[in-house]
Amino acid sequence: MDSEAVATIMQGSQVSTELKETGEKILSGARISPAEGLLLLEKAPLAFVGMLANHIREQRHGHRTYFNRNFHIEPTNVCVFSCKFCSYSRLYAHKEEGWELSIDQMMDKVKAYDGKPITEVHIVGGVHPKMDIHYFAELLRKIKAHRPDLHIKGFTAVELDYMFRKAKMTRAEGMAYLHAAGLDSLPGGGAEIFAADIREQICADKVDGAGWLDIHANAHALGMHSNATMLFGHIEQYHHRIDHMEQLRQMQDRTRGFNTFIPLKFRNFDNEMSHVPESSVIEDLKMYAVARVYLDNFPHIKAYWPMLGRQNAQLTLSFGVNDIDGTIDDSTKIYSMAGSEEQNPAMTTAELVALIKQAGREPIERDTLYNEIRNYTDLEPDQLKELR
Ligand code: V47
Ligand code: SF4
Repeated sequence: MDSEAVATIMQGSQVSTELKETGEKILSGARISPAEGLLLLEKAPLAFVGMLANHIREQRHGHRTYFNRNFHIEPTNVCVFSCKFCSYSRLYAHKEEGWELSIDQMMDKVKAYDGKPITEVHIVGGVHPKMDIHYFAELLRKIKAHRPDLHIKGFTAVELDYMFRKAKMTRAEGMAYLHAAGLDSLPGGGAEIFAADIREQICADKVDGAGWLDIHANAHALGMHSNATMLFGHIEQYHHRIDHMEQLRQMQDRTRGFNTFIPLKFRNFDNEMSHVPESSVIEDLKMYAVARVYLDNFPHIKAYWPMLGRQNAQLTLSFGVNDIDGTIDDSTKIYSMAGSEEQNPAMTTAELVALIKQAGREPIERDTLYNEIRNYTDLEPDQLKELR
């Protein structure tokens, strides 16, 4: 749909003049203010903000919808922190209930993909006091020695902050050390909600919002890219979500290092926040749509399907999302343990491609930095079956 058609539909919507004015601003390409972002979250019907988000998405990416072929390594679920929403970690005091992988065990996981056309390994886990920066640098070097072309996206800012402090390195020194050992980019985890009053209640003891941002700024200064997440739908209020996105938008203006924003829906199974109800699918879709229009300097918005479930992830493709993460053909435990529909989060390339095509979009396999590897749009169903 072109801008004029969207503007006409918008004018005919049964919404306030204020909302229509915000919509016009978005259509004109202007940046909306925090107050206007808040207005969208509080007052906009899903169809209204969804149409705007879809318009922006199609202006930027057309129907192109990205995924990549990756696998995850979770070195440990032992963690010195005790985030209340986390169903995954085991406190260090109970470390016998958790797992700790040796470098050799992690290398066996890497070697299991020898000859397979994957492009990325995503390394993320708990914060284990004995797995220090030198341990992980050795892992990075060994992965690169074994498979130099494999992109290593690793360690949340929470893990990095702990590693750097323990090694008595500044953030700049620590990042440069890991980058030299083979770390290519950072995943977006650990951001949760930046606002101190919410952080205090859900993850009081780990790096604060300013620290999270500073660690990513240090990566960007070295030319590394990173992602950003936001954990939403728990005890935070709409203004906390806008504040979070505003801090990201301001930093992105300065560094241009973020690739992708990933809103993460809070799941309430088997954690200390199980009494907090989960958000509705309407609320989730609205969050994706507002993220797309608010973060005008973020190239990509990703729906992480193991968290949302395949069907809801498919729906987000009409609400601003242009990336659906990867095939993740490994046992990713962080979400299955938090109650996601995906108890075994593995999806073959054929399944991912079919899911994207059913939504009327074009499936594009990408590398971590969004270079196109293959366009699957014109593949016939019997060719799809043969995909590895
Ligand atoms: O920071 C933990 C979240 C994150 C729960 O960058 C929960 O490409 C919901 O950030 N309900 C880690 N979420 C995972 C992450 C990620 C995942 C996929 C891709 C990328 C990327 C990054 O998982 C944590 C936290 O926000 N999380 N527990 C829960 N109960
Ligand atoms: Fe540890 Fe991460 Fe779980 Fe927090 S979310 S307890 S830092 S594993």
